[in-house]
Amino acid sequence: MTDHAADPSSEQDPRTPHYGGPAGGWGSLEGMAKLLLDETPTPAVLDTLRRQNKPGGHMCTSCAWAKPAKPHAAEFCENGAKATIWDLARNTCGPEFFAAHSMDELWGMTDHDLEAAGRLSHPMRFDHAAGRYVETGWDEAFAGIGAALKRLDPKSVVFYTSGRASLEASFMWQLFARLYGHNNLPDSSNMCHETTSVALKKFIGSPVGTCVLDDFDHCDLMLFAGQNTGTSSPRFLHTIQKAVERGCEVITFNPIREAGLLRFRNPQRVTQMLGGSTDLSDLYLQVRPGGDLAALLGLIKRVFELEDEEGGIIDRDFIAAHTTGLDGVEALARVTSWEMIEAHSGLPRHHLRDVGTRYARARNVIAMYGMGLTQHVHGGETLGMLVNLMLLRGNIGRQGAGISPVRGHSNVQGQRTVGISEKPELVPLEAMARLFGFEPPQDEGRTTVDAAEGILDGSVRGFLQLGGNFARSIPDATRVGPAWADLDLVVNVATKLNGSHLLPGRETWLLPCLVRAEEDMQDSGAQTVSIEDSLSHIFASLGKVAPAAETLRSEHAIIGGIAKATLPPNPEVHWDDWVADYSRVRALIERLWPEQFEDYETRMRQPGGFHKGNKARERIWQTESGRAEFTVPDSLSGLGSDLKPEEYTLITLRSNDQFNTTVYGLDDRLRGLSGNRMVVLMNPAEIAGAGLSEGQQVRMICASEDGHRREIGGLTLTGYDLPDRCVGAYYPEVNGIIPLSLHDRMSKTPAYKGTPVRIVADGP
Ligand SMILES: Nc1nc2c(c(=O)[nH]1)N[C@H]1C(S)=C(S)[C@@H](COP(=O)(O)OP(=O)(O)OC[C@H]3O[C@@H](n4cnc5c(=O)[nH]c(N)nc54)[C@H](O)[C@@H]3O)O[C@H]1N2
Ligand SMILES: Nc1nc2c(c(=O)[nH]1)N[C@H]1C(S)=C(S)[C@@H](COP(=O)(O)OP(=O)(O)OC[C@H]3O[C@@H](n4cnc5c(=O)[nH]c(N)nc54)[C@H](O)[C@@H]3O)O[C@H]1N2
Ligand SMILES: [Mo]
Repeated sequence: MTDHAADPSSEQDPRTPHYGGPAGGWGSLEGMAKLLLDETPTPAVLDTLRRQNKPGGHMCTSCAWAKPAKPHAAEFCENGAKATIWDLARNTCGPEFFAAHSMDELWGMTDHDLEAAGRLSHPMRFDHAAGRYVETGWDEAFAGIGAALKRLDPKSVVFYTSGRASLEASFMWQLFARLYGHNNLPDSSNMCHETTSVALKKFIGSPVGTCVLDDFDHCDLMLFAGQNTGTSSPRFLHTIQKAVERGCEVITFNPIREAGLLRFRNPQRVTQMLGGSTDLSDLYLQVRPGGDLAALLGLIKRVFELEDEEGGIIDRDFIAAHTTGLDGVEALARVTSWEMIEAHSGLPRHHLRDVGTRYARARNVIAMYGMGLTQHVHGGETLGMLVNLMLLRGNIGRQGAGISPVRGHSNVQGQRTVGISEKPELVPLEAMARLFGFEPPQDEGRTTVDAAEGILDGSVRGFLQLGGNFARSIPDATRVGPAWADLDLVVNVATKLNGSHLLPGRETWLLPCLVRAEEDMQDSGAQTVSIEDSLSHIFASLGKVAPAAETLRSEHAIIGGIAKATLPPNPEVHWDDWVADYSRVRALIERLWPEQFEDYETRMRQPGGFHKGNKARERIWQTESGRAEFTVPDSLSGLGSDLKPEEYTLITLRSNDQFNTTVYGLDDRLRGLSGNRMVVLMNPAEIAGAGLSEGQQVRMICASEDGHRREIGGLTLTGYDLPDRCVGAYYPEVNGIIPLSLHDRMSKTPAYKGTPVRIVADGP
C-alpha cells in the first residue's frame, strides 16, 4: 500500500509537480484590487472594501465564514475582494447588448465572458420571434409574470434560491411561495450542505454546526475533512493560524494536498508578508474519495483499542446521560478489520491509529468539514460516523469542541433559518397561518434534484430563480438543458448574465437586481439587510455604492412586485409596506422565530452580530429519541458502488479564481495550475498505467449505469498528485457527466465528489 500521508513541512512533494506557494500573502489593498481582476477599482469600490465585513459596512457576498466582532484592518480576502469588484462592475449588459448578440452567439460564450458583459441593467423579456431578449418595463414584467402564475397549478411551479439573498428577501420569497400554494423551495443548499441539514438534524438535532468563534481559542485538535479553506473560505485561515500558534494540532483528510491547509502566509502581518509562513497541518492524509467513512471508523476502532488498554478514554458519563446507540457502533468498530478500513479509505492503519491516539489524548476537538464529505451517495452516513467519533469523548456541546460545517454562499444558512425549505416540517407553518390568515401547503416540496427531474418529465411547468445559475450547477446539466424550452414560465432575477438565462421557456423574463454592496433606497430611506454566517451569527449589512443603473430594483421590490400581481389581496399581507421599510419584515421574522431573533433590529447591528442560539450546543438534543444518536452506516464507503477495473472516482473541484459558476479567470494558483479549465487531473503513475500520456486529449465517460450515456471530450490529461483511482475536473465545466440519480441517500445532495467515470483517448 502506498503511504499517502504527505509530509506537510516539505517545501515540495516530489509527487506534486504543480504545488504552489502558501495561501494568503496578498499585499496592499489598492495593488491587490488592481491585480486581482486587472482593473483599477474606483474610489467608491476601495471605500466599500475598507468597510467590508465590519459594522456599518456591507457583508461580503463571497463565503459564509464568520465576521469577528473585532475585525482586521481589511476584514476580507482575495475572494471577497474579487466578489465585490465583480459585483460592482460599471459596464452594463442591457438592451443594446442583447440587440447586438443573438442567442447563438451567446451560446458560444464562456461562463466568464457572459458575466464579464457587465451588470444586467434593464428588465428583459425573451422574444421568440426575434430570437433574443428585448427590453420591457417593470410593471409589464410583474403583470406578465403574475398572469402566467395565475394560469399555472402552483404545485407545478418551483421557486429556487441561491444563497445570497438577504434574510428579509428570503423571508418574502418563501412567504410568496406558500401564499401562492407550494413548498417547492429548493436552495443552492440542496447541492451543498443539505447533507448537513438532514444528517446533523437527525443525529444531534441541529441542522447547523455547533461551534462559535470562541471555541477556536480553546480547542487542542482540529480535524479537517473535505474542506479547502485556502480557496473556499480564506478568512478562516486567520482563525486556524491563531489556534496553531497556540499549540492546537490540525489533521487534514483530503485526496488533494491543498496549499491552503499546508501553510499560510498572513497578509495582515508585516513579518509574514516578507516571507515567513505558518505550517498548518500536522498530518495530511490523502484519503481516497468517499474514504472518510472508513477512515473515521478507523479512528473509532483505535479509540476502543486504547479504551481496552488504558480505560477512561470514552466519556461514559456523557454517553449515559446524553446518547443512544453506542453498542452498535462499538460492535462495528470491533468487527471491521484494519484491512477493510485500509481498503476503503486508501490510508495505512499506522496513520489512522496515530490520529485515533491524538484524538483520544486531545481535550477539546473540533471537526470541520465541507463538500468532500457532503457530496457523496453515503454523505449523510459519513457525517453520522463523524458524529459517532465526536460523541465518544463528549466533543459536542462544550467550550472548545464541536462539529462545524463550513458553509458556502454568504447567506445560505440564513435562508433556511427564515423558511426557505422544501420540507414543511422545518417551518413554523401554524404560526405563519395565524399571522397571515391563510392555509399554508403541507405537502413536501421539491429538492433541487426533484426540480431537475420535474423539468425533465414535464411535471414542473414554471421555474423562478432568485439568483444563482441552476441550469449550470445541477448534475446532468446537459441532459436537462433542452427540457427548459418546454417550461411555460421562466423567471430569472439576477445580477449578471449566465448560462441559465440562455435557456428560455415559452415565456421568459430576466429581471436585474441590486447587489448587496449597493445602496438600496426605498420610501423610508436607505435599507439595511441582514445575513447569517456559518457560525449562526446574524449581522446587519448596509450597501452604500450608487447602483450600477437607475433601472435596477432590489430583490425585495421584485418579489413584492410579482407577489402583488399574482396573489389576491390579503388584509394581513402588505407587500408595499414591507418593501418600503425592511425593518417591518424583520419584525415579522422576530414574531415567527422569537427565540432566535429576539431584539433582532438592535442586536444585528452590534459588533459581531448576535448568535441565534443552538440547542445541541447546550446539550439539548432535538432528535427523534431526544438524545444524541450513534449510528451504524449501511456502507463502509461514501461511494455508491465499488469501482470496476478501469473506473475512477471523479471529484469536481473549484479554483480560487471562481465562485461557483462565476469564473473570474483560468488560474488555480493554490494548486499551481493555470490557463485551462478543461482538464482531467490524474496521478502520473496511473496515466502511464492506463497507456495514456500527459497533455493528451481525453474523453471522460460516466460509468454509472442508469440507461443514459454521458461523456465529455476535449479534456487535457494533466498529471497531478492524487490518490489512485481518483480523477479531478472543474465544476461547472463537467456537470453534464454527473447523473441526477447519484446523490446522498438521506438528503439528495448530488454526488459531485463521487461519480464513477472512465477515461479514454479522445480522437476521431
Ligand atoms: N473561491 C471560491 N470560494 C468558494 C466557492 C467557490 O466556488 N470558489 N464556493 C462557495 C460554496 S457555494 C461552497 S459550498 C464552498 C465549498 O467549499 P468546500 O467545502 O471547500 O468545497 P470544494 O472546494 O468543492 O471541495 C472541498 C475539498 O474536498 C476535497 N475532496 C473531494 N472529495 C473528497 C473526499 O471524498 N473526502 C475528502 N476528505 N475530501 C474530498 C477536495 O479535494 C477539496 O479540497 O465554498 C464557497 N467558497
Ligand atoms: N460539479 C459540481 N457541481 C456543483 C458543485 C460542485 O462542487 N461540483 N457545488 C454545488 C454547490 S456547493 C452550490 S452552492 C451550487 C451553486 O449554485 P448557484 O448558487 O445556483 O450558482 P452560482 O454560480 O453561485 O450563481 C451565480 C449567479 O448568481 C447571480 N447573482 C449573484 N449575486 C446575486 C445577487 O445578489 N442576487 C441575485 N438575484 N443574483 C445574484 C449572478 O447572475 C451569477 O451569475 O453549485 C453546485 N454544483
Ligand atoms: Mo455551496
